[in-house]
Amino acid sequence: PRKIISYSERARLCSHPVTRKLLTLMEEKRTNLTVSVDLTAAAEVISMVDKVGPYVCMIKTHVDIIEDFSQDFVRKLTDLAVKHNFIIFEDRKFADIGNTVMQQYSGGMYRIADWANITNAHTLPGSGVIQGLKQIGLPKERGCLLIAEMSSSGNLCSGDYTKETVKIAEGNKDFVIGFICQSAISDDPEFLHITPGVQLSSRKDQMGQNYVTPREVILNHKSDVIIVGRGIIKAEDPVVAAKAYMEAGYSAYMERMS
Ligand code: 5FU
Repeated sequence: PRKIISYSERARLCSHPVTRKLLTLMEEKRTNLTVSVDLTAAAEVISMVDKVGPYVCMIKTHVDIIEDFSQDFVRKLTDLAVKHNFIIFEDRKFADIGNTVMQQYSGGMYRIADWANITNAHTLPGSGVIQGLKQIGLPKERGCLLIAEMSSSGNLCSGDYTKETVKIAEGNKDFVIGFICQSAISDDPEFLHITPGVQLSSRKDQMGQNYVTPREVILNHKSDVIIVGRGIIKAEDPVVAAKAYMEAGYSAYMERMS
C-alpha cells in the first residue's frame, strides 16, 4: 500500500473545525477507534461511554433506541466527551427532503444538532438533504458524513450511487467532512473515510451484517476510522476489548505509514 501522511499532518490541511479536532485527537490519543454504543437504557450508555472513552476518538450513538432519553442524558454524554476528549457522532442517517430533515435535525425531542458534532445522511434524496441539514449545522460548526457504501449484504449503495455521493460531498465541503464507506473512495485528504462492520472474530451476524477486521479496513481498504459495536459492547470485558480494537486499528495505521 502507498505511504500516507499522518493524521496530525492531515489535520493541518483541513479547513473544517470538526475534522481538524478529530484528526488531532486521534494522533494525541493514538486511536482510530469509534465505539458504537447501541444500548437501550440511558444509564447503560453513559456507563459504557465512561468505560471505553479513554480508548476512542469518537462515540457513535443511535439515540432513537434509548428508552429513557432526556436532556440529562445529553448533559452526561457531552460532559464525558470533554472528560475523555472524543467526538460525538449521532448515526441518524437522514434521508428525506431538505425541509423535513432540517426539522428532524434541529427539533423533536432529540435536538441532535445541539449536541452531536457529527451526523450523517443518505444521498438518495439528492443534494437537497444536505441543503436542509446545512442550514442548521453550519452556524453550529457541525460536520456531516455521507453514506456512500454500506456493510450489509445486498445493499444498493454501489457503483454510480457511490460516485454521485462523492460529487455531492465535493460540492458541499463546508459541511460534508467525509464518508461512511467500506474502503477509501476519494483522494482528497480533507475527507474522512469511516468504516462500520468491523470485528476481530465473526464474519457476519444473523441479519445481513458483514464484518472485516480492523487491519483489513485500515491497511487494505485505506479507511481512516473503524466503527465497532457488538465486538466491544457485548464483549465479556468491554474495556479489554476496546483496548484490543484500539491497538489493532492503530498498529495497522502505523504499518500503513511505514
Ligand atoms: F452505515 C452503516 C453501515 O453500513 N453498517 C453499519 O453497521 C452503519 N452501521 C452501524 O454501525 C449500525 O447501525 C450499528 O450501529 C453499527 C455496527 O454495529 P456492530 O454491532 O459492530 O455490527
